[in-house]
Amino acid sequence: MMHLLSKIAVTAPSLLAQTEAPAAESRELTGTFWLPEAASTSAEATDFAFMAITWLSYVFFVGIVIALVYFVLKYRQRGNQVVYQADAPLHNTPLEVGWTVLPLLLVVAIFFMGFKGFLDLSTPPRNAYEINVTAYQWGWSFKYPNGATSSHLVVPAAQPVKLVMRSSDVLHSLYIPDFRVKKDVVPGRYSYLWFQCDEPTGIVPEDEMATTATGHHLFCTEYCGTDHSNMNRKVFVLAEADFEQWEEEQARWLDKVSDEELYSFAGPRIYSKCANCHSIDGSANTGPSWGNPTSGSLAGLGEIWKRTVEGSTPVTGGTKGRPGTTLADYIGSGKLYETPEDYIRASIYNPGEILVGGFGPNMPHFRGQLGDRAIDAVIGMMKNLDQFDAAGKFVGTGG
Ligand code: HEC
Ligand SMILES: [Cu+2]
Repeated sequence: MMHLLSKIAVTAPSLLAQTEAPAAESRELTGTFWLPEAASTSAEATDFAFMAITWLSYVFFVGIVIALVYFVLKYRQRGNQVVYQADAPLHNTPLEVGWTVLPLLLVVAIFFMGFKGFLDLSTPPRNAYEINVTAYQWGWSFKYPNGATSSHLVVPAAQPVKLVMRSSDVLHSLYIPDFRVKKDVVPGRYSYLWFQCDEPTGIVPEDEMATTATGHHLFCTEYCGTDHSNMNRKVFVLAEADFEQWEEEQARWLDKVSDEELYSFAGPRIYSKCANCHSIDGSANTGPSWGNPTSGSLAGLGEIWKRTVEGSTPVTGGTKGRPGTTLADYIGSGKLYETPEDYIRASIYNPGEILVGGFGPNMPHFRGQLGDRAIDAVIGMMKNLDQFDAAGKFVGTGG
C-alpha cells in the first residue's frame, strides 16, 4: 500500500524523503541586525517599542556624554586656588523643570506602549483557534480540536491561534522568536499564549524528527534538565485549506495504516516520541533501553519484549509497588497484569505504577495521545526490534 499521509501541498521541494543522517541545518539569517524576522501581527508593535527605547537610549547616551565631557573640560580646576564668583547662578528653574518633565513624559509614554502591548498579548481574540500544548521533559505535544497530535506546532495562517498550555512535569517556557511571544508553562496551571501569522511557511516533515530549514523556530526557554535543548521544534504555518487537510490526515493517519504495516510503518513514527529516553541499541539513557545492551550500567536491561515475557526485569517501588523484585511477580493470571501486553500498555498510560529497577518516575504518561492502535504498533515494534536500526528506522528482516 502506498502512503498518502501528510502529502499536502508543499511550497518547497519535498524534504519528506530525507532519511539519511540529518544534514547540518543551514539557517538563513533574516530580519535585522537587532531582531529576527517579524512574522506575527503583533511583532510590529513589539519591535516599535524595542527600537523606540533603543534610539532614545542612543540619543540620551550620546547627549549626556557630550555634555559631561564639555563640562569636565570647561570647569576643570586650574592651579590650586579656588575662585568663587559672587554672581554665579545658583539654579535655573526652566532648565530643571525641563529635564524633569521631559524624561517623565518619555517614561510615561514607554509605560503605555508596554502596557498596551501587554494587554494585547494577554487577551486572545474570542474567535481564536485553540491548540492544547503539553510540555514535558523533553518535548512538546500539540493537540488539535479534532484529536490530532503532533510534536511540531502546525497552525492555520491568517487566523488568531491560542495555545492552552500545561506542563506534565517541571517548569518550561514556550518561545517563538519570530512571533515575539513567550510564556512560561507551569506545572499544575494553565497558561495562554496567542498570535496570528499571515504568511504560510508550508511543509511539515513526515518524519517528525527530521530537520528542515523551513518554518519558524520554537524553543523551550526555561532550563528544564539535561535534554532541555532537545525541545527545539518548528512552527509550520499552513494556508487554511492545507491546514484543514493536514489536521484531517494527522488525526486519521493511524486508521489508514494497514494491519500488516502497523508496526513497521506506524511504530517508528510513534517511537519518535519515546526516542529521547529509550534507545534501541542498548545505549544508556533516561529510560531503560528497548534493545540489547552490550555494556554500561544498563547491561541486562535491553530486549524489552524478551525480558517482559520472561518477567526478568528487576522492579522497585511505584504506586502499585508490592513486595516483588522482578516483573514475574506482577505478570500472569490473577496478578496485577494478566499479560505482558497489559504491562506494556500500563507502562505507557500510567508509567508510575511500577518502576524498572534503577530508574526513577521520569516518564510522562501518554493517555489521550496514544490510542489502542498506537499501543499495538509500539508493542509490535518491541516484538520485532531486530527489524529496526538504532535510529528506529524500519530495515526489515534482511537488515
Ligand atoms: C522523559 C523520558 C521518557 C519518555 C519520553 C518515554 N519514557 Fe518510557 N520510561 C521512562 C523511564 C524513566 C522508565 C523507567 C521507569 C518506569 O518503569 O516507569 C520508562 C519505562 C517504560 C516502560 C517499561 C519499561 C520496561 O523496561 O519494562 C515502557 C514500556 C515504556 N517506558 C514505554 C514508552 C513509550 C512507548 C514511550 C513513547 C510513546 C515512552 N516510554 C516515552 C522514560 C521515558
Ligand atoms: Cu523545557
